[in-house]
Amino acid sequence: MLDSVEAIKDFVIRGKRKEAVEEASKAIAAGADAAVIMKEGLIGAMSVVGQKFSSGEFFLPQMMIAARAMTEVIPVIKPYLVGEAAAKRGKAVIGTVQGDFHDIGKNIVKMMLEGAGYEVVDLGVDVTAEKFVDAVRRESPDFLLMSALITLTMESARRTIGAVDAAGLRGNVRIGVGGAPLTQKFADEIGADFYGADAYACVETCNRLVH
Ligand code: B12
Repeated sequence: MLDSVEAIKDFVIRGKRKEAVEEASKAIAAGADAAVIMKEGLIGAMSVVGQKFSSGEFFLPQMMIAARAMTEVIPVIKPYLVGEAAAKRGKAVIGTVQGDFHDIGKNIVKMMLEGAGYEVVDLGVDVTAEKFVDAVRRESPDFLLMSALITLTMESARRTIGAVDAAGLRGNVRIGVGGAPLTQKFADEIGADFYGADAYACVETCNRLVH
């Protein structure tokens, strides 16, 4: 199992999509835990890719092909990861903040929430504060969820919270933020209702708050 997860991680880091998908299919067929493949294999791979990008060993194209390999493995493990939702739990609006085009983490959060029974309205990437506000007004969600992956775009989350407050919509919606550079401290500072370190934490918090 561990060898297999290591192999998936290695294929994703090297952007070997076909091999990564094949190895993940084999691992699932052999009874491997999809959550371990996700956390250690896929997310683990992205963290190595990020380090290699920071150190100058990898450039943008390598980061892109690794991201594509990860994205292709997700459908293989998805049915074993999310399970069957019993009933509709609530509604969330989700998006990646303005200036930011990273969407892998957002898509995983969306997938896990849908699996847990939430209706999720996905606004996509590079979402302005105005678009978030319009969506809150239109959809009346229980949760507004923002993903930010770049230190600079974290400020867009702050702007969006300010815009939701200014529009007088805050009473009806809980705001959650996440993404690799975010922290609980930053979430508190910008007035978010919660921070989630990963998609599992996001689902747990939504479940707790929706009641
Ligand atoms: C893959 C990747 C890319 C891909 C993105 C593909 C895609 N479709 O998303 C590509 C190659 C396109 C890319 C582009 C760029 N990238 Co990039 N990228 C990454 C990388 C390697 C992995 C990100 C990822 O997908 N991780 C895996 C997912 C699953 O993790 P996650 O997003 O954190 O999500 C999890 C949790 O955070 C949480 N979560 C996420 N969202 C939310 C929301 C809520 C509400 C909650 C509760 C939880 C939650 O749950 C998720 C699942 O568990 C990171 C390195 C890293 N360590 O993060 C760099 C990284 C984020 N990128 C970086 C940079 C600089 C860029 C570029 C600016 C590069 C360039 N020169 O053009 C551009 C950005 C363009 C733009 N404006 O957006 C830097 C940011 C540095 C910084 N401090 O700001 C990083 C950190 C790399 C580095 N070490 O330097 N990138």
